[in-house]
Amino acid sequence: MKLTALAAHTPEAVRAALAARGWDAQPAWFAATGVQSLVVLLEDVTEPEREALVRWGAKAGADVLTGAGWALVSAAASRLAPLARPDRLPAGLESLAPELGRFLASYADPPRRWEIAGRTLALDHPVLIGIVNVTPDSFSDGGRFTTVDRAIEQAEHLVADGCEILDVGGESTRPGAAPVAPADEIARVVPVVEQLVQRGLGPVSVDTRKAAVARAALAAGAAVINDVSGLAFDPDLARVVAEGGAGVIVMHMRGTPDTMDGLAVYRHVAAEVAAELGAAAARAERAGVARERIVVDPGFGFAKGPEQNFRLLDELATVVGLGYPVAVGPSRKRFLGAATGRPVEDRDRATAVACALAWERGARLFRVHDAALACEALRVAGATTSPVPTRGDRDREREAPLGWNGTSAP
Ligand code: PMM
Repeated sequence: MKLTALAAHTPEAVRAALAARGWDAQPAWFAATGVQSLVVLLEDVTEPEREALVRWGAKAGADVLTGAGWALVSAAASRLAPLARPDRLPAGLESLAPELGRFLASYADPPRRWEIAGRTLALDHPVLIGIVNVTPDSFSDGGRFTTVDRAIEQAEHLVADGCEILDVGGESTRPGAAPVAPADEIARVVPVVEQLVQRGLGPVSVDTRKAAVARAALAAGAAVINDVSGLAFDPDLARVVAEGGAGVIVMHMRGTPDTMDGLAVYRHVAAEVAAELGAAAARAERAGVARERIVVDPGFGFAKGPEQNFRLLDELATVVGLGYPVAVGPSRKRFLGAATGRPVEDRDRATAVACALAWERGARLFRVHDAALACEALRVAGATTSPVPTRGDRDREREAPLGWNGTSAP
């Protein structure tokens, strides 16, 4: 007998092994995703639920590690799938089905598009968001682009280097930065948005925490609102996004830029950031923002120390597991300086590497100051990722030998 260890971090190796042995593409893909091992952490578990899970695990051949109120379940996706189906669910585990069903559905069929105002962006490749700061005190480009003309010049450069979205920001989020009144922020941002839209540069995103700024930006033609406060700063912002039919980036932060460093206390940073981001995205949905318009961002550097940022980058799949497209903004941040010893003006190579690692873990949008290096890194990273079959492919799943996600007969 001959043994070959297959790569297990994605379904690709199993798919390729089956395809090489004559399986058709779709059955091979679905079998490969079905045998993929998944680990889920369940919390707020009652004692009877815990007992039911342990009994199920013993029968199904799944590993179940538990303590008071929690359980960690590790099994192939095809073994977990019955727990998401009301008709096949073991008694006592009813409260698990909806959440697990949502997770398995987005695992099998991850979001491929982002609906923003006026158009749809495909997420089957890395999407670069170029930063156009129009703040006089932005920490990383030192406020070199404060006038409209210079902002436009920067935007043209970013688009030439591969950016598909331009993110215009008129308020620094650096700790200690002076607060900007909404009228001043509007005066900085709106002329730039208008010019970008007029010149067909964009779609344009506006980095703001304020409903008044978002309203003015959307009226000027912006298609996305990027809120670093995760819709926590201004209670009206989500409604403005919903009414404007805009896309939104909901970023994770705790507190405000002035208080966030003292709030960087986590027992398990990725799990806590994902839970808090999930709650913020749910807030957006309750305010009327359609799910297809929401992107989440773990907020590197916001209420996280260097080590926490690296844990979060490594465990990004936990944020991806929320089922929304994921954006990341590691560009030139302090944690990259902590690893490389490089000053802020020399962190674009480190940024490009961080973007590639984030892509590999499931991020699809990348907010960067320098697009050229990130674009190259992401082209290489993107070329290693095989496309996930489309919805049409999934409809042919009944041909698959394993209907593991519960939509076809096993
Ligand atoms: N970082 C900054 C500002 N806005 N928005 C998103 N979505 N993600 C980020 O990581 C993020 C952001 C701070 O960096 P900058 O001042 O260099 O733009």
